[in-house]
Amino acid sequence: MVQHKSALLGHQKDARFSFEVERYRKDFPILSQRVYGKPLVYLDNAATTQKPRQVIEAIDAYYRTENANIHRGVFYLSERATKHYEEVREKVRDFIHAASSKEIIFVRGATEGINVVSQSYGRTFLKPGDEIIISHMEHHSNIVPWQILCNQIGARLRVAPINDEGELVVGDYAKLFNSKTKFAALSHVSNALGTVNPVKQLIQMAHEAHVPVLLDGAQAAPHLAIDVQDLDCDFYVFSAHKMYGPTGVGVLYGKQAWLEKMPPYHGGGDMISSVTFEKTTYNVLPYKFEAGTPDIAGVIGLGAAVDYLHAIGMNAIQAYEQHLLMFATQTVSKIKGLKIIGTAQAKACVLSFVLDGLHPHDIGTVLDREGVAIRAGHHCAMPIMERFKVPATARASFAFYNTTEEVLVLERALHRALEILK
Ligand code: 7TS
Repeated sequence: MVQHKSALLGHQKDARFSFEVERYRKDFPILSQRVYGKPLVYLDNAATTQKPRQVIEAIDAYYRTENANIHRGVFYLSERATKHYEEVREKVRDFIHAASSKEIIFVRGATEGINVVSQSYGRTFLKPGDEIIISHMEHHSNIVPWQILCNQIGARLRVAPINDEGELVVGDYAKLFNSKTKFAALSHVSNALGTVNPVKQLIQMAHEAHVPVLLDGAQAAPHLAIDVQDLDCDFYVFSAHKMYGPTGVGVLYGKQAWLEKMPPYHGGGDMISSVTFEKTTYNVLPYKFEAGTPDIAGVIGLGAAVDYLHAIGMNAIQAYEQHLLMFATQTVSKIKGLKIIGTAQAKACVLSFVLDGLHPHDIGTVLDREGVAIRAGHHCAMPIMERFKVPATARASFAFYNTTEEVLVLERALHRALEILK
């Protein structure tokens, strides 16, 4: 096994495997700091990723040189800020390969995107007795908004089961569809397990039953190349802060045909075309869904994050992260009493685990003292914890700036936790 480890470490320096992780790490100022005298090993990337200086500098430059409100000023700065903001819409369109930038709505994050669809689409097109399909592995953000909708309109939530590996069972999913099924909402990648769902196939099945599908891409956007036209999803949501951009901003993609038919979610400035006390008419897409002054600096930061990811390449990121995940899985699996929760065939960079007799929070605390930041808890996915009969897991989630050396620090820290806590 030691031999295998060094082979993989060597692999990182192999000319055929040219991912320049050390160069990219230098772009992230926070990663060079020490905590409790130890180098920071940041492994909570599923919660939020760190930001490269390119993103930090874009936000800084915006406030220093461009700050003005958008879509309304007739002066130089406002026109510049508006142009910059709208350029990011086009960048994001390209990033997820949407057909039109009218289909890109800036929201606060994945959570808000799902709430927009559940309330605007759901309250318009669903009626009492209709059914909405989700899966057992959803984040609370993709459960609770649908429950709220069900309570409001008398619809019913159906839950697609998963197997012991943490994979959605396609046959069981198919069985949930009937004439009452009117919507499906699924995670592209699970935050608690790392499972990458076969979403293209699941969407095709839903469409055969004339059911539109929303994908929660919060954990997919940082790891996979996304093509909403190829997936043929009806809606797609993600958050900038999980893909190296700032907090407070995210994206709702919707097929234009749906967005045209949907009423606004928020009312206010910018989303109208004319207002009288008797009647208001709404603005065209995408502005109809962007009421009020948006997070302009956040959108500009998101644009810088998209540029940054584009320069590295999502395919290169995915290949490197798969190598890292394989190495981490093999390394921690050797620890006696450690059980990985979520062993799907197709996984993104998430390692959830429990250690015999140790509480995940205690593991997290010992690891913290070793400089290793992981997450311990239910990861806002309580139903999946209950499915695996654990109250919580410890979760190490990786980004492309993590290294195999850091995986070895994690391994040593876990041994230390066993020494101290057992
Ligand atoms: N969907 C998934 C799959 C997520 O992982 C998260 C956040 C969200 C939605 C919500 O994203 P937000 O940006 O709107 O909050 N997941 C996590 C996590 O795994 N640990 O902290 C937040």
